[in-house]
Amino acid sequence: MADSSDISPVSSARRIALKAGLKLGALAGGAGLVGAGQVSAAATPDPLITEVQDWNRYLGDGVDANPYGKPSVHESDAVRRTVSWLTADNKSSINFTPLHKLDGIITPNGLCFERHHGGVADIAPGDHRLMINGLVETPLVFTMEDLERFPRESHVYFLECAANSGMEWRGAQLNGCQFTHGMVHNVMYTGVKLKHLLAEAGVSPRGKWLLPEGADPSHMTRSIPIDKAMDDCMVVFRMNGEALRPEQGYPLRLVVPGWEGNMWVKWLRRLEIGDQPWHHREETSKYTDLLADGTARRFTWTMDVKSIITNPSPQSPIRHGRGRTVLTGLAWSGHGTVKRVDVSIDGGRNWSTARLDGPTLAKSLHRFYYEFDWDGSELFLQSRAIDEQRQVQPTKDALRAERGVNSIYHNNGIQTWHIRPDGSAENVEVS
Ligand SMILES: Nc1nc2c(c(=O)[nH]1)N[C@H]1C(S)=C(S)[C@@H](COP(=O)(O)O)O[C@H]1N2
Ligand SMILES: [Mo]
Repeated sequence: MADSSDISPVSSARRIALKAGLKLGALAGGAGLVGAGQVSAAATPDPLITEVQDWNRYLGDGVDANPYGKPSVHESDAVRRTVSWLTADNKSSINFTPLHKLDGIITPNGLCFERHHGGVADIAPGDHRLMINGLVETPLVFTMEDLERFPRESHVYFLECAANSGMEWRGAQLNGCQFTHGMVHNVMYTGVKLKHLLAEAGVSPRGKWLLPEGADPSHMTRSIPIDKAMDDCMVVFRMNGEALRPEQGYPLRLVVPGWEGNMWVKWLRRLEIGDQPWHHREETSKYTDLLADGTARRFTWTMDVKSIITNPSPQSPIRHGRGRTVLTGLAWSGHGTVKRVDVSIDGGRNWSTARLDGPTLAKSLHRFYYEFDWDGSELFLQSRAIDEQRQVQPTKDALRAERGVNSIYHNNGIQTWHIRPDGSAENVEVS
């Protein structure tokens, strides 16, 4: 299996000047289904059809082989990957969702990227407690069984680490959408709206802030305004139907829809109500955006509108040669739904509207497709999302003009993949 933990930056922060007369012939397809180009082979004798194969001949495994099912052995490349030089050790660690291996909008539980500041806590649900204290009428402690007696809801939400794409602020860095954009996952959560629990405790009128705390060794905390807590925040115990995975905070995590992943405290053990934001320990909570003039943007909680072409991309080159080609990707916005995604194959000179497919849910990933006829010439692929508030995903240059290059967080700039005539792809920037 390819282990990309030693992934190196792309060849010296690639920036390519677009040639004036770049051929637009490849654009012919438009958004409709492409008619030209046969994708099936003519019926000639093929041993895979005419001969009996092993899998036709021998009995396979029975139902007792896999009490908990696993992916096919032929899918061993669809795994989370880390980049060895990004974090100092495996406790304060990060890995990335293999976005280029997925389709639709749901991230399978075993492929959700992980971000831990103190490793994965191993907690038996019977030993877990959730406490609500601070500016409340009645401080309360809940067991997991208590929580399951509140009305449950299920919602699909994306979680994006504020540092997603953070390595790309100074130029094209990492060669693969797993690495540039893989700190995002999209899961159907089941749990209880936080407002029901807070109502039970009775929040004092002076209570303006919520402090969630994790039971892991990092004791992760973040300050969240009470209005957000009362709006759509949830405490959840299930993801995509089954119990939360240990990596995602088993047995209980906070869900803060549309807001940066850092606030979604895992292994949630305490909710304190206060009248002002807390001062946080440096390493877990310095989530501010340093600007060029040395000042910082604070309280930048919402993840702005963003998109990424997942295929083709550096880890998923075009292998079939010219002709009928399916481009696909993901778009999302912390402000609600995505209204439109545009795709360019010539580095942003011409745009076509992509086809949004599947559920368009607020604060969830959206899937888009763009089918076109590739003439075999080099391409500069870009996607640009527009959300329900009509916010438009900016170019990286526009972002830098506004915020400089000192930031790590909130990089939602437009990504470019350079497709060469041989179908291979590289992370570049164009101007
Ligand atoms: N208790 C606790 N919660 C945590 C963290 C942590 O280290 N400890 N990391 C945070 C960060 S920075 C992110 S981006 C998300 C990642 O969630 P995931 O591991 O499910 O992808 O969890 C957040 N919640
Ligand atoms: Mo994060």
